[in-house]
Amino acid sequence: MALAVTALAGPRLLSSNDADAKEAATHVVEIKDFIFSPKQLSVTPGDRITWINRDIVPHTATASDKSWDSGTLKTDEEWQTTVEAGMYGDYFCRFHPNMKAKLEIRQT
Ligand SMILES: [Cu+2]
Repeated sequence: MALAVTALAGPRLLSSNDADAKEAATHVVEIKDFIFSPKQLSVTPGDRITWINRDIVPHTATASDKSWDSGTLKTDEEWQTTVEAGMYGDYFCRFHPNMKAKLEIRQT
């Protein structure tokens, strides 16, 4: 029986990404001078992302399709969410629609 289970586990397909796949990472996106930084962020489902507003005006991090939304973040406020497979990656600030950024979600 043990052999059968081992066979089912099969070859490892994600050798270079094994560490990422096993351990969730935490990412921080700083909002400063009306810019999300980093503007493009590669994440894996299960990772956590924290947005922190370092400006004196409020901002949001809002999915372009509105499927997720930080709500209003005042100065030094932060919001954290967990990346889900199929999560919408493009986002912007509701108060300043020119502020755009992107999560590049690796599918596992
Ligand atoms: Cu803003």
